[in-house]
Amino acid sequence: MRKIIHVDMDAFYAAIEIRENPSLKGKCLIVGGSPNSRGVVSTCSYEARKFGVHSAMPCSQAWRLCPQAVFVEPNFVLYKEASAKIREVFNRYTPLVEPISLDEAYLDVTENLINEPDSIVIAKRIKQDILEQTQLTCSVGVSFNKFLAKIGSELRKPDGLSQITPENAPEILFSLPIGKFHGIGNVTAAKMQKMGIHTGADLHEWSAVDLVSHFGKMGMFFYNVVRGIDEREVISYREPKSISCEHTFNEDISEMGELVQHLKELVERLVSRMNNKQIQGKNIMLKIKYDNFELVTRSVSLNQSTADKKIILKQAQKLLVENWDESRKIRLLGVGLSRLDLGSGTSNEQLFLDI
Ligand code: TTP
Ligand code: MG
Repeated sequence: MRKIIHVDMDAFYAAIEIRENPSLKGKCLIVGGSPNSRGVVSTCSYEARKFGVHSAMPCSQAWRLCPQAVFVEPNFVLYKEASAKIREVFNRYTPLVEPISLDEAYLDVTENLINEPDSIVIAKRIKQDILEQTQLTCSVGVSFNKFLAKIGSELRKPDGLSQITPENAPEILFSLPIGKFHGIGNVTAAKMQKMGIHTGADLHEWSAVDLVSHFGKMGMFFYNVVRGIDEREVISYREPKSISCEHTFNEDISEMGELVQHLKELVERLVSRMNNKQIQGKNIMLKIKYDNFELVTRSVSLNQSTADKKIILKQAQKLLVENWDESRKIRLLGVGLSRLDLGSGTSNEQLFLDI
């Protein structure tokens, strides 16, 4: 089962404006054109939302609903800067990051750079890192596919964290108003309402054939997602800079034979991940962490890219022999490749086109 995280910043533009000018905190804040302009609301603080103000509403209407609101013009330089910071945080945990907008991304953490099997732990760390880096809060959904992760991030906004598992998915999906289904826009929602489909439970009653006859290809998508099925991959458009596997031992190791055995296992894991992603690399890296947590990384460059188990193991073993201070115990061993090539025929671009 995959482990997918969806992150969505809370009242993104508005939260940044409040961070820059804390006197706006607690006020109805609207980011967009001025009240008498023909512009629309980009976003607003949660205080303003209580008055019915929302994104894409004409500013003049927002002003009528909430005359006490403070209006500020958007400052995209700041928003992009915050967006770059949150992406840096995501990249600490996985190379599989799919940004959807400045404030939103999917992450596949099934395998991750900190080797943490519990995706809730990763979600909490991401929230904490984002807060430290940007002083902003976000809401996070954790689940086994993209659709449910996205629903999860909306369940407890702001500053929320929700997990949707195969066990609680039916209950959440069935009670969800149809307009909250990602992919069902206003027009489709209105059409569904007319057909008597108001919630996920109503949608679940419909057969695949009937949904396809009413909604075309999307009908099949709706049929599947209400059953918790969504096979869409998280697609990162950025090439990963490196790929690696590491292992912290239960007990520190001081015996070469044992270390080599662990190295073999690490290389096996690494190569199988590389094969799945059709990645090759030129630079082989070894990471040694001693029992006092001192970290040593060493690397060697090859003439050409490889994903060959024997070559990688031979080079990693050589790096270990040359660089290990045998008087000291080792706590963690890691092996990886950088200067990566995406394998023949499977560039990210190609993947994107296939989708
Ligand atoms: P959203 O994530 O949709 O909204 P939000 O982050 O402001 O609030 P929430 O807590 O509900 O997630 O959009 C992110 C940013 O994108 C938002 O701050 C402003 C911008 N945006 C627009 O400019 N116009 C729009 O119509 C929408 C929906 C968003
Ligand atoms: Mg948001």
